[in-house]
Amino acid sequence: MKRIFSGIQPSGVVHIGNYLGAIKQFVELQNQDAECIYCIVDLHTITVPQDPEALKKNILSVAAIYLACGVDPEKSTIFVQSHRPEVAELSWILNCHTYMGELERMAQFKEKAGENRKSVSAGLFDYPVLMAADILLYRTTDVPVGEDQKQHIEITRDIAERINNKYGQVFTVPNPLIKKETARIMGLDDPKKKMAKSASTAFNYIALTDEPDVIRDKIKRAVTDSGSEIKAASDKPAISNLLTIFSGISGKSIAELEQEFEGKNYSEFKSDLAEAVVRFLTPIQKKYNELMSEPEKLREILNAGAKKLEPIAKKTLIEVKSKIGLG
Ligand code: AQP
Repeated sequence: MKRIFSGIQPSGVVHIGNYLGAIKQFVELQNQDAECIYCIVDLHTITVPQDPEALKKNILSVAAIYLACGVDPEKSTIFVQSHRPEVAELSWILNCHTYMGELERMAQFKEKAGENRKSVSAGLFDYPVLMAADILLYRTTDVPVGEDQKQHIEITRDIAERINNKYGQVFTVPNPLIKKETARIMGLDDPKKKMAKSASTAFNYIALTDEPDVIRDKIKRAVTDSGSEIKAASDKPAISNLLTIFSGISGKSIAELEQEFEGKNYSEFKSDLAEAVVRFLTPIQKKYNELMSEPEKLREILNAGAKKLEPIAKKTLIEVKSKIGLG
C-alpha cells in the first residue's frame, strides 16, 4: 500500500498555488488506496524569522485550511511536525550523510538566501535535510508537491540510497507526485516568478481566505500579455497562468476555456475568472471560519494525529540507529 506524506509551512496565508500544486492532490489521494499523512511543517517555518504569536495562529490556520479544502481526518492523518520530536534526531543522522556541496546546489536556498548567505540561518541551508527526515521517518512511498519541491525530493532519494547502500536496506526511497498542469502557479503580478506566500506584495497571490472583493481586485489588477486573445502560449505567460488557475478550480480543460472565451476580451475573461474563484472559495471559507472558531477541536485532531504516528516514528528511528551503530 502506498504511503503518502506531504506538508505546508504555516508561514503566512495559504494561496491558490499551494492548493492547486499540493492540497488538491492531498484530497484526491486520500480517496484512493493510500495511507495519507499531511503535516504542518512548523520546524521548516522557523528557518526564517517568525513572530511567535502569528506562528501559533498560522499553525491552526493551516489545519483549518486542510479540513476546509476536504482533507478528512477520518481518512488522513493530520499533525504538526514539531509534535513528533523523532524527526529532529533523524535529521541529525541524515545531516551526517549529506554533503555541503549538495545543499549549496539547492535552488530554493539560493533564491531565499540571495546575496545574504552569511546572515541567513543554518536552518535555511539545512531545510532539505529536515524535509528528507520527515519523508523518510514515516517510510513514505510518494510525496505530492509542486514543482518547486522536486529538487528536495531528489536529494531525499539520494540521501536514502546512500544510507541504504552503506548500511543495508534502511529507508523506503520515495517518489515525487507532481501534477504537470498545476505544478507551478505563477504570481499574478509577475508571471515569470512562482506565486509565493513570502511575496513582497499581496497582489502576487490569491489567498484561500481572501474576501470576494479582494479577489476581484487582485484579478482585475493581474498582469496580462500583449495582444488580446485568450490563449495558452509560451509568449502569453500571464494569460496562460490565469487559464491554468481557471482550469484548476473549474475542472474545465484549457482547450474548453479557450473556446469559451474566443472573441472575448481580457476584461471579460478576468471578470469571469474572478467570479469562478469566488464561487470556488466561498464554501471553503465558510468551513474555514467555522473551524477557526473552535480551536480546541483543531488541536484535538492534531494531537490525535501526532499520537497515531508515534509507533512508526519510533520504530524507524530505532532501526536506523541500530544499523548505523548508535546505542
Ligand atoms: N506557486 C506554486 N504553484 C504550485 N505549487 C506550489 N507550492 C508552493 N507554491 C506553489 C506547493 O505548495 C506546497 C506547500 O508549500 P510550502 O508551504 O512548503 O511553501 P513553499 O513551497 O516554500 O512556497 P510558498 O507557499 O510560496 O511559500 P514561500 O513564499 O515561503 O516560499 C508545496 O508542495 C509546494 O511545492
